[in-house]
Amino acid sequence: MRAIAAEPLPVDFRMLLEGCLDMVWLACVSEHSHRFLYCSPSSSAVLGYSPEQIIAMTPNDIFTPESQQVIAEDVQKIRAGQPASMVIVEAVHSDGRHIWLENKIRVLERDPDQAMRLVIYLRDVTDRKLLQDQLAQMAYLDGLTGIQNRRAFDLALEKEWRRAARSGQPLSLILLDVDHFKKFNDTYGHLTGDDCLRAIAAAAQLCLRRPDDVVARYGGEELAVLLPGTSADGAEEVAQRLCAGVMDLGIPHSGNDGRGIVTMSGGVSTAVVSFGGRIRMPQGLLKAADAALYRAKGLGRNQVASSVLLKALGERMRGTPIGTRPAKHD
Ligand code: GH3
Ligand code: MG
Ligand code: MG
Repeated sequence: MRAIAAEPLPVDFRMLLEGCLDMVWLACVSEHSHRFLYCSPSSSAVLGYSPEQIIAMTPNDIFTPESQQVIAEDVQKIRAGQPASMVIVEAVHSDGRHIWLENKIRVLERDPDQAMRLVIYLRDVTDRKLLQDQLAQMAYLDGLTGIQNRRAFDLALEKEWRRAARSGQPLSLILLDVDHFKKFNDTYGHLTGDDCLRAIAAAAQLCLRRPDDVVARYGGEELAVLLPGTSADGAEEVAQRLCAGVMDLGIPHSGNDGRGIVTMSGGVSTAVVSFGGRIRMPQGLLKAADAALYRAKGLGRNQVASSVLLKALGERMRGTPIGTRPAKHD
């Protein structure tokens, strides 16, 4: 291997530091105090505060409360012996804008009394973070209708089931399916079919009133609705309201068994955790709603059928035509 001569480099390192677009800070951190000793000039461009102003500040003046917590935990790990770390934190610019910083910490020195000298490299990653958040959000949205997609619904179902198991509250699920939608496409064309699905999704969203209610496009022309803390009767009312909301759109559909407009059928299932012993959950809730939907289709469409999951009886089924129950859920 070729030896590299240990000559002094012809570079002024301070000049490099001062010309760097990232912020470089030097801090002295002990158990009870946190002092900045040096801040590079780019702090003015990134955070809107001069190095002198930052030196007079504490992390609490710069970072949001959540990020202060992240930094405190990070410093704790370094105090425990970790030599370096990297976290993404949120800071508030002097003009009030929130910016995201990649915060890399390296230990320079550790004193026997446990005071540490740290060098902190901070890079503005706001654009990247916003793009990442946007992409993550898009991964859970349906491209056609803009409501949540099946992935988001499945996650919400798992989460709400765990919550229901803790609280003992009932959890209801509705599956809705457009009646004779294949004929709709055949008659009016696929693009009009897409418009119809968008209108249905928007109408369904308007029908839901509680903040924890979730509506998602579960399949082609199928919506799934999750109603935490809602009884079987309440869920059936919501399903009726959803089907009535779609009928109110008055979208023409000549091939819909003489009804003349687009309609939906619904299957409702409700689980009360204290009853549920035999059935695998929360998948059982989906299966029961699907079975109820199948029943609603078989009974002539444009109606809602329900199944309540009970420990002793397995499933109790019933069907109710649209519009026969007063709405009580809100
Ligand atoms: P049923 O009343 O029994 O539900 O009859 P159906 O015709 O609605 O049921 P089927 O499952 O046979 O057809 C569903 C149709 O939904 C077929 C498919 O072309 C259509 N579809 C699924 N996804 C989309 C979509 O994104 N856009 C449009 N325009 N149509 C879709
Ligand atoms: Mg279908
Ligand atoms: Mg259908």
